[in-house]
Amino acid sequence: MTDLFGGQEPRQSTREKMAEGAVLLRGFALDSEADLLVAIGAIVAVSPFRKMVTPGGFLMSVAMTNCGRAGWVTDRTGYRYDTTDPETGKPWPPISESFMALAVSAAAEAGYPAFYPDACLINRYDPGARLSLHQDKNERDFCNPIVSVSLGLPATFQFGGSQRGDPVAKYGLHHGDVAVWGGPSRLFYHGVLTLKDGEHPSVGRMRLNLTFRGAL
Ligand code: MD6
Ligand code: FE
Repeated sequence: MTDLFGGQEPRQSTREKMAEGAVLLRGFALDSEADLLVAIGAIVAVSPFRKMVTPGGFLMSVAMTNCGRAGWVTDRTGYRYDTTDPETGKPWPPISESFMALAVSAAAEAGYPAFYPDACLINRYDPGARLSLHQDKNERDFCNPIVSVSLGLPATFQFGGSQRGDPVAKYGLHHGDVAVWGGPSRLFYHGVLTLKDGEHPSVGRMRLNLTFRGAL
């Protein structure tokens, strides 16, 4: 066989439809894993993970940071995107090339060929952390999809509908899986169940999630 890929075939990625406009690309990020983990380390050295407070006064169990022109933040005054990191008083670190390449190619693969994110929220789930059912609606333009990359320990993702009370489907998200969200399901409710304890060979005792957004 001819050596199209320098001796290495790209890994197989399979697709699972979650709803109209929402697709799960299994294993899509596996080839980028090493680059992604290095890039996350560089971001966290500038803007560390922190647990933020919700407008209602609750400390979130998920630790967060951001990269990009804008970052998602919450405090007693509300949820918003901010161009500066409130912890450092400085801009968030930029979206690295490896991040951008993955986000753009996953979006295109899912049917969103012109997605150029300006924000990437990075979530760290330690065992016991969870994210209750919510909509992502702080972005200015809902024409852009959201690209969500899972690394590390597996988690159960809940995916509902446009109303909080709609029935919820569950998906196991594993290391390297990428979920892309947009169009008719852009504002669907979703959440992550309590993370079970475990040890991932390359990420350790945590789950990391990157969500790329067009925020500004
Ligand atoms: C997570 N993800 O998977 C949290 N939002 O850790 C999200 O909240 C999310 O995965 C919008 C679209 C895809 C997501
Ligand atoms: Fe979300």
